[in-house]
Amino acid sequence: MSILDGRPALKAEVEKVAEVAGYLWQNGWAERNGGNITVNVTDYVDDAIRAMKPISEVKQIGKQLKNLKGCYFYCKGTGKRMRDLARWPMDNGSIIRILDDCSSYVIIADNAVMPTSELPSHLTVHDHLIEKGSKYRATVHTHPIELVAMSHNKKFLGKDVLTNILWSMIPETKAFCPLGLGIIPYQLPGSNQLADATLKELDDYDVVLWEKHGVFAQGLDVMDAFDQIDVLSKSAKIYIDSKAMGFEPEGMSQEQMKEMSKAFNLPK
Ligand code: 2HA
Ligand code: ZN
Repeated sequence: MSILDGRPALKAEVEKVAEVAGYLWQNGWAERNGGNITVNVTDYVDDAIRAMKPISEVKQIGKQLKNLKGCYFYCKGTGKRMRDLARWPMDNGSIIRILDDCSSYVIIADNAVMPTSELPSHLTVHDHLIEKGSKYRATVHTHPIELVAMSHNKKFLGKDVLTNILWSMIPETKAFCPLGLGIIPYQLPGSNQLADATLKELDDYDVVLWEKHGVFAQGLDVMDAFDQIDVLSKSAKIYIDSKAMGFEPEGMSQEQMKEMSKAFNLPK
């Protein structure tokens, strides 16, 4: 028995996570247990789920997140591999319930798979999204090769420098990642500093680049968050391929990019 049985909407959300986990692995962005996915699935929860008994002890989040009272999340399990999650999402992740104190949670299904060690930072983002009235329900952290490679050169790390280069490589990137790419200077993985800087930057961008580490994206669902990383990564590949052929890519002109913004009614 799985919590997904007889619940097609919830099942579809978890299947999307599995599909994206497969893409992350196939792209070479998810070595070993690299990366994390959390999805707020509260919209798909019914009374029977609300009545389900916990299958773990009460676990502390380490902070109080007032907007998450009674929320439910699908979370990748700590130490689990994306390539395994792609095939067996409920063996490599679990569904948790945030308790009424807003600072602790229990696992409710299917197995007692402990959530990612990055849970507090992911939940902090979800808490902030709810507070803002955002429709975003998913967060994805992964290690896209080309974007991480570009983050090793300080010349790309000024505000919106990389955004403009990536937008100018192919029109779709501006259309489908219209806020661009935020930049977070190197911080220790899992640290509060990294979590705080990410939270702040996600007010202005849907995808942020962690210098010499990876990206963190938010989206309507896991597919939407993945798509934004994917279009940015495509642009980074075109840039790098041009350089590998021995020339600096010309890029679309500022006029051509302005024309795009007008035609597609883009915010920037
Ligand atoms: O959870 O990628 O940076 C694995 C990670 C953390
Ligand atoms: Zn990482």
